[in-house]
Parts: sequence; structure tokens; C-alpha cells
Amino acid sequence: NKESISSRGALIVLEGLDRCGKTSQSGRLYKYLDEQGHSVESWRFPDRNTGVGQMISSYLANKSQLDDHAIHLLFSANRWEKRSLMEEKLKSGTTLIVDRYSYSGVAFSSSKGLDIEWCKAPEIGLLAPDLVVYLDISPEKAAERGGYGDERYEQLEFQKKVAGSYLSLRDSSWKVIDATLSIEDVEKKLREVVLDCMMTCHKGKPLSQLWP
Ligand code: Z5A
Repeated sequence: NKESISSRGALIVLEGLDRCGKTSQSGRLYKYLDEQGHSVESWRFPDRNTGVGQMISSYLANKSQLDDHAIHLLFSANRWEKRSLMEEKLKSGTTLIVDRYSYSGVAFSSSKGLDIEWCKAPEIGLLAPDLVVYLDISPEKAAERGGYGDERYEQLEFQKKVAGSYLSLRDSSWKVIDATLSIEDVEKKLREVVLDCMMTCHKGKPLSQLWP
């Protein structure tokens, strides 16, 4: 009904290269919105707490090997297993701040050479974000931040390919924020675009599905 549509939460997705600052900014945004009295939750993908998430975690830590297509489908399945809960939360008025989503899935797998349309296919029907914020940093600058860990993908050459894939996925609806600004300045810019998007959702923007 009209009332439940007009009071729904917003699906906010943060994307970007490894170490662009998504985790830091998700935490700050969550704290701010929560203190302002909004119903809000902070989510991340991969969600390593589920059975599928544990398989992904083991793969990322180089403790298991999987075919590139198989791991792609596991990342997607990890979003599908949270889809109904996601819809429930949004419809009940909770805004979700999500650290990585389908765009990471497509950007990382297509950087390994998988066909981009094949990569997008299993994401069809997941909820489309109301806002995608891309925290923009060059792979070289990102690598300077505290160094990479031991996880798969945390290598400069691969991150350069991922940056190129993200560029081909971006559309005009994405908000791009310069992630090399101070943490406080990024936070300020992020708040502005998020509050604006939340207002649009409160006013009755319907939920939609990937890929629009
Ligand atoms: N992956 C995939 O292949 N397919 C999929 O479908 C999905 C993911 C969903 C695990 O992700 C890997 O899974 C990831 C993509 C792939 N691989 N890579 N690369 P993850 O989410 O677990 O890991 P991550 O995204 O790489 O997160 P991260 O290392 O935690 O980075 P971050 O969250 O973007 O950054 P951060 O932790 O907030 O900040 C990094 C450091 O920079 C830290 O020391 C901060 O204090 C510092 N920082 C942050 N902001 C600033 C500013 N503005 N100035 C200076 N310093 C800053």
C-alpha cells in the first residue's frame, strides 16, 4: 500500500577498489544515521557468516581452489541468500548501507577474463540499489594505504584491471566521490548524497531489480 511504499528504507551500495575506504565510510555513515534516529543497518558482501560465505572466505584466503565461474556463482548465491531479508528490511523502513554488491561481482570476475554479460546474468532479479557510490582512488594510491594483505586479488596488477572493469560498469546514476580526500571530507560528501537518496525513497520511489 501507499503508506508502506512511502516509508521504505533506501538501498545504498558502496563500491570501489580494495582499500578505497568503504569499510571506514560504512561505519561512519551508519553511526551518523543511527544517531539521527534513522532505522539503519550496515551490511557487507561477501557475507562470510553463511555456509556459502565460508566457502568464499576460504577461497579468498587461498585455502581452497575453485573454477572462476564457480566462485562467481558463489558470490552471487551469497547475495541471493540475503535477498528476501533485504527486501523485508527495506519495506519495513530500514535503510541498508551495503559494502560491495553485484558490481564487485561483475568487476572482479570480468577482470579475470569472464564474459561480462555472463557475469551479470546471475545477478538479474536481485534488488537494484537506490544509490551506488563509487569511492574513487587509483590502484597505486590504494596500494600505498597500509599495504595489501595476503588475500587473493590484493595485487596491484589485478586491481588495475578491476579499476578498468568498474569504469565500464559505471553509469550516470552513480555518485563518484574522490576517495583520496580526508576521511572527514569523504564522509561529508557521502552524507549529502545519501540523505538526498533517502528523501527520494521516503517520497515513494518504488523498489526495482537488477539490471535496470
Ligand atoms: N569480491 C568479488 O570478487 N566478488 C563479489 O561479488 C564481491 C567481492 C562482493 C573481499 O572483499 C574480496 O571479494 C574483494 C572483492 C571480492 N577483493 N579485493 N580486493 P572485502 O570487502 O572483504 O575486502 P575489501 O573490500 O578489499 O575491503 P578492505 O580491504 O577492508 O578495504 P576498504 O573497506 O575499502 O577500506 P578501509 O578498510 O576502510 O580502509 C583501508 C585503509 O585506508 C585503512 O587503513 C583506513 O584507515 C585507510 N583510509 C580509509 N579512508 C582513507 C582516507 N580518506 N584517507 C586516508 N586513509 C584512508
